[in-house]
Amino acid sequence: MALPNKPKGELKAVVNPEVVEHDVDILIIGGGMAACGAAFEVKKWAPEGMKVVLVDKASLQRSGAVAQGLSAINTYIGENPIESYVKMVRNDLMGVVREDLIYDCGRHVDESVKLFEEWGLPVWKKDANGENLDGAKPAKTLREGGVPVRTGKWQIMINGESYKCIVAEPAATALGAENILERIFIVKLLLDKNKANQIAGAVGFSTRENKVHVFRCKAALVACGGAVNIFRPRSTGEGKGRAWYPVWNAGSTYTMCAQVGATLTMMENRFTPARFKDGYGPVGAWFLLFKAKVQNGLGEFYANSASVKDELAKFMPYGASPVTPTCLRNHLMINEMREGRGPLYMATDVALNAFLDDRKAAGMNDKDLKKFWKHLESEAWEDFLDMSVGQAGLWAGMNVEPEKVGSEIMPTEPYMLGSHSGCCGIWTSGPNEDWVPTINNPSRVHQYKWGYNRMTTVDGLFTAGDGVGASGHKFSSGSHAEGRIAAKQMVKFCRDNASYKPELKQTAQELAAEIYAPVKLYTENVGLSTAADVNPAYCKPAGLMMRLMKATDEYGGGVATYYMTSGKLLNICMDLLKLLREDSEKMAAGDLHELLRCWENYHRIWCVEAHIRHIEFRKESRYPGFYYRSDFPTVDDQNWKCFVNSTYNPDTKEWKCEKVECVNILATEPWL
Ligand code: SFD
Ligand code: AMP
Repeated sequence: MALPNKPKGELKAVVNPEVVEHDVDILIIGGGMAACGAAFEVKKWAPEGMKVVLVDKASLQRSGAVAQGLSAINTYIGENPIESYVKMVRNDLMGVVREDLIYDCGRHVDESVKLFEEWGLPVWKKDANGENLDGAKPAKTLREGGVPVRTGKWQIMINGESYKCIVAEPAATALGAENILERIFIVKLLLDKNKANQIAGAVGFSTRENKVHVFRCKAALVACGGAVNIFRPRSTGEGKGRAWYPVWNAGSTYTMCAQVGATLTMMENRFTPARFKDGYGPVGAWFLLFKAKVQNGLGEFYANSASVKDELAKFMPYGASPVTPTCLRNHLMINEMREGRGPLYMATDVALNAFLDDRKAAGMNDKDLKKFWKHLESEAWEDFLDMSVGQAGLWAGMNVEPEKVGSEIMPTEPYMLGSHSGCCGIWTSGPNEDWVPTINNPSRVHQYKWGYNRMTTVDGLFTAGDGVGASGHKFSSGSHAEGRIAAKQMVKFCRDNASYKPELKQTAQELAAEIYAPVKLYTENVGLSTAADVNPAYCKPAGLMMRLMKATDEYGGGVATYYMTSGKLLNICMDLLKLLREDSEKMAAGDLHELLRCWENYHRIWCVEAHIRHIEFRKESRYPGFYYRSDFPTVDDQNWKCFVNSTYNPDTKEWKCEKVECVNILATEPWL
């Protein structure tokens, strides 16, 4: 149910909001790719009368990472063996992944892509001569055997500016408009009063009305994406707000699940993608479709130089892989910059002109050459216009003609995510099938399956997309497929536990008071000073966020130190985060927007604390190029080719980090 756009200005928050209670069977939290997959699938399996509600902090049509659209679908298995996909992910994520989860995603992902096309997403196709038909010309659909335009082995091109709208519509239709609640930010999950380790509900507030929403449910899917703005971004000051991943995703997935005791995995992993500088435009299409190469400040295409081999040899066995993992590609870039050979350029000019030269050499006439050139140029711009419009704006504003000059690229600030080229997240059950390993330890923290696929270690609590850890490279399509997988299992969980009646530990009024505490603090103290933002009794979320970014950037391996940290620095960071957590109780909100910022900050602090804790626990540098530990600078497979899992105990409020066995289901020879 869409709420109208805000009138001018922010809505003042009141101290006593209205409280609305909801009883549902299945609660889907988030409205992104995974949540839309779940919403679409769930009704196929749910019996008549099973109530399913989706709650999104934003508006389903344009929320999450795909809000601006995308120009490629990065996971489409097609003609490739699924095993090969599993091996690619394993290689890219430096060996420590859940192969069961990846295989499972791989066998379901193409169905999601075929559905997207049927719902109206234009997928680029090739004609019988292998010529590119783009997305506009008539061609067979993927289901009919149409051949997509591959950029890399796994990626296919789309005309995807409206990708999210196209995926949201069938999700909304499946659930019914009355079951889609938008502009509600979920603050926390709620455990059952009577049944230990069982999810019973969630609580959040509207960002458009003074209302707190309390949900009781039998099963919940948390699919609130990854975590952005946890480290100081490269774009500060007038560029603040630019980021690569969606600024709206504040680590809610990891924080909310951890707080009720769900085990996290590989939270030491982060993604610091190489992106076009300042505009954050993605590079994949340039590398793969346009075959562009990176040039250093000396004009050298360093990727094949002898020194690169030496650099990679420091991180064996992964440095010797026939396909260099993403983090090591970043490492090479950082190495150039550290050695003073920056800046680095994506040689767009060289790449585009090489295409033209090829055609000229093949004898193309001038008229066709002109046409070809126009087409190539528009493809280059469209890549950004489809998914990162700010980059196109920046190019236009800076008079960049990509065929004439290269553009700077550099690794960004770190992000936490589990669906793109990263793998932090929540430890979940894989499929309950015999090929999925059984570990010699009865605890779910160590097992790979406990009955319900994609269920976390908390009964009834599921996750998907960025939420599921140790299985990256799902991207938009895999996240949708994973949402579909989880939906079916949630229905099974509800059917198997039909007599379960969720009961909350706190009353709805108590919960509302907790959620609106920053409003009360503000209202009671705003008169103590002349400027509402400076006050002896409270702090504002904007200031707290800057403190958070300073701590993580300088001590946690942000851009300030070229991603370098150490045990000593990490411990300082932990101390600072502890103080921040204390001070976060003094955050004050005068309007609903600020209330949102308060709780987003709270989620960020929690999830980045888990990140720092994990990096500290793992005594090696598993992802050089994403982060380095100066005290343990190499990859140490002998001691650390294992998962690191952590669990927060909501009763004792203590964290426990432990090593968990990593089983290779597929042969390690050949590695790829
Ligand atoms: O170019 C709450 N991604 C790409 N995937 C591809 O397949 N191809 C690409 O081309 C991709 N590239 C790319 C990508 C993302 C971005 C931002 C750019 C470029 C610029 C990755 C995918 O988009 C990503 O893998 C999936 O979207 C992940 O899906 P999911 O469902 O895990 O997350 P989401 O879609 O962001 O949705 C999150 C939702 O949660 C809501 N939410 N709701 C209630 N309460 C809270 N507390 C909440 N917190 C968040 C959000 O509103 C949203 O609905 S490229 O780089 O390679
Ligand atoms: P990106 O734009 O960096 O998010 O990448 C989009 C897709 O292309 C992802 O599947 C990446 O793994 C892949 N990719 C990006 N750059 C390269 C590269 N240099 N070599 C191989 N794959 C890449």
